[in-house]
Amino acid sequence: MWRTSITGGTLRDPMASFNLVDPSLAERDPDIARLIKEEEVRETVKLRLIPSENYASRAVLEATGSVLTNKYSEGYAGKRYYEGQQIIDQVEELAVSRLKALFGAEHVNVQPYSGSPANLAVYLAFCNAGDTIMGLGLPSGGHLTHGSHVSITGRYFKAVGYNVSQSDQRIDFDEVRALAKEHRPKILWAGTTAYPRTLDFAKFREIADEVGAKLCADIAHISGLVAGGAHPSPIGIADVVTSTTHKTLRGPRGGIVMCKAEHAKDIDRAVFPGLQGGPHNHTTAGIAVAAKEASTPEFKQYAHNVVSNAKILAESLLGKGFSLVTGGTDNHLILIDLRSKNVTGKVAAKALDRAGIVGNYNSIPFDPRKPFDPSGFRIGTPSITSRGMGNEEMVRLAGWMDQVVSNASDDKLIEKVAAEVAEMCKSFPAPGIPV
Ligand code: DSN
Repeated sequence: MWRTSITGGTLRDPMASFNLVDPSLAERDPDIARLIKEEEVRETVKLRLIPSENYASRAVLEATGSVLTNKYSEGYAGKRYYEGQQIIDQVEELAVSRLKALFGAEHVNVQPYSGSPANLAVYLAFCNAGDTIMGLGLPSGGHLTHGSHVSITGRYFKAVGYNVSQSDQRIDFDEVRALAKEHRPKILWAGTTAYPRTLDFAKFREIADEVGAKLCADIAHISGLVAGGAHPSPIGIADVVTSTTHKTLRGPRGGIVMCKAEHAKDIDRAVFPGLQGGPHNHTTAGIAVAAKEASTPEFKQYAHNVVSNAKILAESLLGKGFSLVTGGTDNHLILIDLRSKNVTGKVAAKALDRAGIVGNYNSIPFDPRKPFDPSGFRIGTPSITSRGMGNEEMVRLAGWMDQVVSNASDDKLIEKVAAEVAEMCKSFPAPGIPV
């Protein structure tokens, strides 16, 4: 099947004309185009409360959806294994220098594909298989990669988990110290995914020094708050700091490792060639844009608003009879113990989702129920703050949550709340999504 190309040559196969006939996504693949549109609508008409999610700006999305995805560039700026890096080196150098300035870090690696690979790079840099490591246990709000038995980090290392205390549900530093002295870990992780309180990095440092451990802070959830000055920074305290780039930091999905200069070589070697091949350059560009955005006064304000919104939402929920793990929040996240409302996390999460209020069911510390059907519900304020919502909206949100959780099988009520939520959302355009 031959046909004439626009340059007068002949082409045999229509697919060979990809570079000449380049239809839009809607033309090429209406199914995926439609699904993306539907997701845009979902993200517009609902209140997105999953604390690890956010809205990337239009500028971040444009950079991430660019031709930079076409390029391979194993190595680092100035020392690559493929030619043609004139542009990519500049992109990566911009991302690195902006993040160094934003966080005050001595060294930054922007190549990890996401948070878990960033953490694996830390293990590869500092540990051998079988070494002892310590992190907050998953049921206490830790992360899989801090030594959970279902993760490679729990299988390849001797993982010791510390916990929150039963009395106040805050990190039990007496236990951290006792366990660290008993097990003398190579790495001590300070990082969480479901912990609503400020992390005391200096206390972790003290304990790490007492046992000769490297202190690694995983600030994936709070890096936007740290960048905006709404949470203390571990930079200069921890040996290594890892983060994702898409949570409170509002970048594309990606990961970074920040460290003292003395560890730069080990970390870089661990990321490439230790763990990964070519970096995702389109993501690197998106991270550079996000770092630029995060260095503005508006971002600082956003970071502080995330925390003040979470505090108002927590107070309002308490006022509606909800019980909160630790009794409140210092950061972007609220963990609700639903036992006082006589409903499980899963039942509440499904009903709230139908009402346009999207969070996730989550274990609470010392949860008597199983992780797939736990007692808790985890929410956070980053996404709704990125849309510009404030005090008034937090109070309304707590009211809706109370109505839905107390009447989880009342379809009529849930429909009514969903309509009210969608109506309120109209006044708060979602960044990155065309109106
Ligand atoms: N999946 C992330 C979260 O929701 O906290 C952690 O990696």
